[in-house]
Amino acid sequence: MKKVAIIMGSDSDLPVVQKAIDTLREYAVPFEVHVYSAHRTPVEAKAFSENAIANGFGAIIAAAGKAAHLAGAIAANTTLPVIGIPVKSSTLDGLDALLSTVQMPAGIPVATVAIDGAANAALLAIQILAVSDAELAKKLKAARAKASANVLEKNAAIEKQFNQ
Ligand code: RP5
Repeated sequence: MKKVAIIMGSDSDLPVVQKAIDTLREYAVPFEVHVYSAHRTPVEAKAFSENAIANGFGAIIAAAGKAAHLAGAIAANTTLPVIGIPVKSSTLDGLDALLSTVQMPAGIPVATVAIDGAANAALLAIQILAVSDAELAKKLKAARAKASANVLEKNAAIEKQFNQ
């Protein structure tokens, strides 16, 4: 199976990124975690992206806050799908990171999740790998069925409490 790369702009992003790590572990998807910054270590961030396909990655998750150019800078140097997590690490509550990550020019897409949306970033990466991995697709389907059953169970309890 191909690996997922998680790149964060700073180790201060780890509390947010942890949910992506937990989700990838839950699905037994192999991954690597790195700290590279578009601004503080542009050379290393570029080298990682350029070599990512040859190094066995199938998708890259990039998490950054403030003027969050990391996901876009990574996407500029690889044709792998790049998923951006805007991190709420500033006085602007992550809106700065959201806009910096999502507003990519045509030709260099970044699939941007919600502010601090690390679990969905991991699920999106897993869905990308599942296109060519039937076992993984089966696990995703089972998890959705479980989530549906959970909501319906809660609905039954609420209906019993308030209706009739
Ligand atoms: C961004 O600036 C990082 O992704 C982080 O969210 C934010 C603050 O970084 P530190 O100053 O805590 O290293 O580049």
